[in-house]
Amino acid sequence: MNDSRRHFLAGLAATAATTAAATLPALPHAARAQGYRRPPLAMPPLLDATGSGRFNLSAQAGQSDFWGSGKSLSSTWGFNQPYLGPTLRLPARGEVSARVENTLPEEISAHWHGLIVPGEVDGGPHQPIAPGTAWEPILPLDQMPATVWYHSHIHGKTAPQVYRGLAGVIHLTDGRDDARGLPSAYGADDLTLVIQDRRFDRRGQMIYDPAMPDIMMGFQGNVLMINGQIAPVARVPKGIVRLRLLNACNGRVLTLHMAEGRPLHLISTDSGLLPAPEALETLVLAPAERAEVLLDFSDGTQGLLATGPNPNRGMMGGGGMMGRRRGGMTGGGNGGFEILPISVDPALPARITRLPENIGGSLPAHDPAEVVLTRRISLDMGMGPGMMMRPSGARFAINGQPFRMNRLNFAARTDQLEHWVIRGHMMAHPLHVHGCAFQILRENGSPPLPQNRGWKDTVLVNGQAEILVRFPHAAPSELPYMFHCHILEHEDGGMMGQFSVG
Ligand SMILES: [Cu+2]
Repeated sequence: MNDSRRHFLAGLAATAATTAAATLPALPHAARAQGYRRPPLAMPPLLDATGSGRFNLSAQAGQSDFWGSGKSLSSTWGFNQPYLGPTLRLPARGEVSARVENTLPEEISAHWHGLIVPGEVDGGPHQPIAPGTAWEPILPLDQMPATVWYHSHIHGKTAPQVYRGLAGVIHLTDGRDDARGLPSAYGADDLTLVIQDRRFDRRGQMIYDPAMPDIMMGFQGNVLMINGQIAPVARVPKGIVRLRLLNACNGRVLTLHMAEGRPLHLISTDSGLLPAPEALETLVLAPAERAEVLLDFSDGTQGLLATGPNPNRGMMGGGGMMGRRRGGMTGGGNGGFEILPISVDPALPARITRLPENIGGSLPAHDPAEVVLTRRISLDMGMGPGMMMRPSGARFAINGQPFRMNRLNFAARTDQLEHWVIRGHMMAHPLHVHGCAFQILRENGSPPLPQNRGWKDTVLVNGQAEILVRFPHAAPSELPYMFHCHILEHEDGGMMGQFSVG
């Protein structure tokens, strides 16, 4: 270890003493023996389709050396690479031709999570891509700039397929971030962070072996990864830095904060920019949610992005979400994790040095008087006698009915404003609705949390949430939209429904 690196780690430990910052995750034996070194943060490869209007993805199998030891390879899947996929840069408005090839031995799909596109190109469970074939949808895009994502969505296999790596990020852009005063240099002052917890065995291999408690709580890992890297470190310019955060965990709710107390200036929720930055101490990010935040590093001090313990302990922890406790330790069960130490490199050009006051986004403000109908949606978890012993005893459903491929829950009409009253049982459930961006009207009867006032496609239902939603595109009954819990083990278990729009 050279001197500057030793200083960096020592300084980090001092600034974030409460989080034992310089420690590594509990290393599997194989990696520990090899002497794991923290890598510099790497971005997913950027696949820019804003010029060509087309992109190709190829789902493939690979071997990933997450510990860099050469001795503990994990079998993984990815798009165009062994694990995860490239970051797609797409125009927020315009037609884009996609081609998704499947070289894997089983069916996959490519769902564009957050793209507001017709049901016939949404990529849900009714649009499997068989092994050895390709799917070529044309995506008619017309929505706000946002950070969205893509992942496989085969019913009953979403959890294992996404876990193995079939996911990636999409930046929807209108090319006007400079005018907004927002950082946009990919990997320099605009960092994309795919946050995932994964479980590693003693040999250092990534495993997915859900037992009944994992299915009930959502599968939790013992190691946190960023963009498929374990414990990376970032260097940023002395200025304003943008983080695009995706919770791509199967089941873990993140409570993101800077250990040194630096505010997170929220600029975008799932589906688009806010009017102005909103300073937060803690950002709760449930599976599938995205957020963009600005961090001010103009004072040159280093920082540490961290998450507290998973607050969504449900029946294991006495019901519902508990408040955030600063976990401090890396790794392990329901403890917190360090996510990313960030140090300032004065040699890097700082493009933006002041927080923008106005970023020109919008808050959804539907007129409740325009509501045509109210739907009541219950996210059900069953718990019968002996259930913890028998995986077949797991019961997940919506309004009492587990998902069936051949049953529609309802038929909606295009452009009608609907009011959904959603109740979650036993724990908090992140409900994702395809084909829309919606407004969170109330959470447990109160105005939504500041982080939930922007445009959303996923809402963490912790008790009761009410949303106002409108579907601009059609989805025929044979290619309907899904709505489902994004704790993937719940989704695969049947906490999913589907609807047509016509
Ligand atoms: Cu759930």
